[in-house]
Amino acid sequence: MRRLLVAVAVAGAFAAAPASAEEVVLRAVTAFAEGTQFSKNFERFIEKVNQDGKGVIRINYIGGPRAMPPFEVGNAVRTKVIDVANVTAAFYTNLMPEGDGFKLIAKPMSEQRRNGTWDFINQLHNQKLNAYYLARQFHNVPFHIYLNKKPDKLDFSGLKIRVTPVYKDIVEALGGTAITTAPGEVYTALERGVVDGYGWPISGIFDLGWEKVTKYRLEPAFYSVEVNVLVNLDSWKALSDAQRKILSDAALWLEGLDSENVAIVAAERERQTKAGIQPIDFGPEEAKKFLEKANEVAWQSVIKRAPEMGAKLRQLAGN
Ligand code: 173
Repeated sequence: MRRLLVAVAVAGAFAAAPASAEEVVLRAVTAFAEGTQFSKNFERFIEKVNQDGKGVIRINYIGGPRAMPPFEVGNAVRTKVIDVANVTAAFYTNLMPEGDGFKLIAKPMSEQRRNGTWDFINQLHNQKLNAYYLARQFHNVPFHIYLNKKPDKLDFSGLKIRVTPVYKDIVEALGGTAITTAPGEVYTALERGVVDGYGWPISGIFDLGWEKVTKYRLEPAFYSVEVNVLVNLDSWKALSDAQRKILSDAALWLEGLDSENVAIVAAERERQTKAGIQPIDFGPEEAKKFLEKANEVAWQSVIKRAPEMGAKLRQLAGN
């Protein structure tokens, strides 16, 4: 009798634990250097998932550009070489030209999730990247152009400026020569004078020591940083509801961390000033013209490459 009870208890335990309750392990890569500004919150997200998901889901953090070139991360999540990626759409516009438009959407993610923007961008990722658009970070962090030569007006003629797709159109529209490099090559390019400046967000230049090779920051700030957490769509579909919930809850938590950026942005501006980086400011009229031009050339570029989706995206962005 006693033996039978034990047998039933054991069978019951197995019945209550379906196969999908086995811990799943996802492999993750970030397109930015480990421990730096645009990887940090992703690393906190991984810690949270591993804490909340004990025995259910775990993320194995492979690392950053030392493990995989940044411009290959989007394709790696598409082909399931990795399951999870922390990457900006600027690094996978070859696969999704519409991605270049995400920098033009600066609404908080809570709003984007309510008004259909998240849904639309998720569908784009499903179709073009075989990925689920789990989270977007840094909507409230803008970009700048940093320079080592001081132009006397808002004109980049004769200047070579390091870009990604984020800045390429505006740099060229102002007469500059755009040179595309991964972030890891910026320091050397500046040091050797291969470029006279570079595009980068307001935050993060100290992470890689760029303040040592940067003289000026051009005003105004423009666009909106977007760094996305993507999950390979097959990996996503293979998860149980409980596993997906842990990722989705952690994603909302991660998007909530954007509230910290207000203080971070203010502190970074101050730190740049202390490091001797001088603002170049041609006044409010020129700033307004610059912003209008930056907005317009970027949308035109997206709409030229992706007419239908680009137009829809612009409508959702409302600018
Ligand atoms: O400059 C870049 O490498 C770039 O495009 C980017 C995008 C998002 C965050 C940081 C940098």
